[in-house]
Amino acid sequence: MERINSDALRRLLKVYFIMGSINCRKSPEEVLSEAIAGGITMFQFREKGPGALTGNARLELAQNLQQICRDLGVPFIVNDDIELAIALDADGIHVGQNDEPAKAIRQRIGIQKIIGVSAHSLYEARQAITDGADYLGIGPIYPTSSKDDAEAVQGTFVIERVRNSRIAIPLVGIGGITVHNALPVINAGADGVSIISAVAGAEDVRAAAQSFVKVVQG
Ligand code: 3NM
Repeated sequence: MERINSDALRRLLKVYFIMGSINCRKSPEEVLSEAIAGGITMFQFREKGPGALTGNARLELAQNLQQICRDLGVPFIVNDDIELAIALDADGIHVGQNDEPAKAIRQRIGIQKIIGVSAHSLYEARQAITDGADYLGIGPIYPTSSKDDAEAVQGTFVIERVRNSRIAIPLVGIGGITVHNALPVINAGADGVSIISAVAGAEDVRAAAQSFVKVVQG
């Protein structure tokens, strides 16, 4: 097995759905199945924040969601928890700036797994690339209420800045992205959008996912 090809990863990042149980209005299993039916291209399990599941309940939910992803052919990425990613043989892991560097993670999970890193500046983007990240999550683009410790809002300018620095790594924008403000993120140079609440909290999850697919595909 080899490291994931950048073009394949760009396609997977187009509509990158992230959630945990606290982001959902109905069962996370239902939400994920509907989101996949609507066309999301990759999923990240992020069981975090006040009221999040822990222990066995968290593990069970992760297993259920991974199974849905496997059955429906969507890659399953784990947020932050490298032990969980290894235990589940997940398709990849997404880490923040305060987690283990991508270099150390790569040694533990192997070449074929996807490693995503959150970056909030050009400096952090360059460091993550040096460390061997496969893609970068850049944000928060817009104000978000899904992350308590989010950094200052950056706007789409940060994506343009990274792209104008001849950084070719696959990039996804994150933070406050809705169907109404997703297009400027793509136009600034992102390969896709990462979304929690505009999909997980939607009345009609499938329709919400479909709308993002339409916007991103142009
Ligand atoms: N990371 P929503 S913003 C998980 O800036 C996450 O790195 C961010 O949720 C970052 O789509 C964010 O509901 C929350 O705004 C995204």
